[in-house]
Amino acid sequence: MLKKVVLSIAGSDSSAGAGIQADLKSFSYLNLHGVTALTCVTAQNTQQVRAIYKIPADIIAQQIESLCDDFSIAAVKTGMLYDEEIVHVVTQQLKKHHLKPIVDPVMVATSGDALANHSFLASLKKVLLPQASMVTANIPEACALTDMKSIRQKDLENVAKKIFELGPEYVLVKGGHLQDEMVTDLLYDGKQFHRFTLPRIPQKKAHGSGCTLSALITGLLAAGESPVTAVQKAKSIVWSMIQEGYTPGKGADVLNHSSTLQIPPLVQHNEQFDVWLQLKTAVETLVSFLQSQYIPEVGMNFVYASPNAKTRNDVCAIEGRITRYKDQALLCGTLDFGASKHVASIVLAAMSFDTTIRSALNIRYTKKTLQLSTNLGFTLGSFDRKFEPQNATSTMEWGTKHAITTCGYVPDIISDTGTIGKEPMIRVLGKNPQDVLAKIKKITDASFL
Ligand code: PXL
Repeated sequence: MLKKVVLSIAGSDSSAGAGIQADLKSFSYLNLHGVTALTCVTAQNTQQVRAIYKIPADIIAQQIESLCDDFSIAAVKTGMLYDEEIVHVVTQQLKKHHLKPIVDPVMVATSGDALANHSFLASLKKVLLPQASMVTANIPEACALTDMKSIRQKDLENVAKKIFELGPEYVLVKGGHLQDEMVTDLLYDGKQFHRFTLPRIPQKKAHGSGCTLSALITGLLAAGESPVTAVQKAKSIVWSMIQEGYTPGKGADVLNHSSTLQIPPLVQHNEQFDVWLQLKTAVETLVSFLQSQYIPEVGMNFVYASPNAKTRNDVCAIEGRITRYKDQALLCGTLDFGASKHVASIVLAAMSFDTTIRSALNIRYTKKTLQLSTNLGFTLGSFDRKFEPQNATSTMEWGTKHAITTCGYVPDIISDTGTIGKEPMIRVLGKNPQDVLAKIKKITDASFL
């Protein structure tokens, strides 16, 4: 098996929430081979940093030499470098081996304890940042790099520009320390700004999130992602690792680097995030009870449109499908906006009649299911592919509109009996994923009676 090799030059956190331990766990999460050059050993737990021991400069140099002599290093990050001497030796080695690092300008631990001495900042700015491919600064670090006392949301672009002048190719300013409910990180490449937004996860003090984010960015760059995509994916992954974080000791929470949670898409505002979250919750419930007999040959999708959705990109859906696995339903894939064609077209068509009908899913066609639905009092509509006009751009859009016009309202269910090569299908529509789920539950429960 071939694995890309990524290097972390950083300090050890004995509590393993941050530092080189977090970096290695992040590289493993991405299925990369992480190697390390240790700069410092810290004695710390989840409450405090008790001691810092510097690794001798020549041993740091030898670690990097040894690795570069053996491996082809696909990307490298730096974490805790502590002082001028270490900054110099690391920069020298990176230059020698033509490596441009992702620099996490670590200065203070989550506990508030210092992880750098007075000589660090000036040398970082002078020698390492001109060599960097990216610097990832939180608000206090950005203040230190720009000599600013405080930074507010509106200052972020100017701050990014100022840091960019220090020489890195990309600047990421992370907004987590600003108090907003939605946390925006700003990436600047000298020309364009890119914003990455997700909601704050309340009540979590996530020790190691900075190390993890920069390690994931490093790994994703090594894996061939563009800087913008790498930051975007890394942020989403960190979000789910914090969401599933835990409290291993008496102090700070740490990230769960083995998180298997769904990774959220980046959003513009809270409403869009809520669409994803509601759909995700409903999908998880659905696969927990749905039997395989309801799943069509082509698989099932479940969608939820943002309010006032106009295009498929405004509709959250499963990128992939719910498929059959033995007797059960199995979710294959992740949820994202723009991920569905068919079921999203159905919802968009329904919304053109009634903006409150924003969710739908498709299930296997059987006469029994239609009969049960009628008995349960659901309203039924249908279309016949035979009558689709030649000039229709989308069968689903035409069929849905046809069924709704015939009924005079948006029915609970729209079915069609298929044609050669097109599986017959039942779609269940509703106001939101919970509404659709409740209808499906009634149908599946009734089939047992
Ligand atoms: O989160 C920054 C960081 C980096 N490196 C080490 C650390 C910490 C935070 O505690 O301990 C070794």
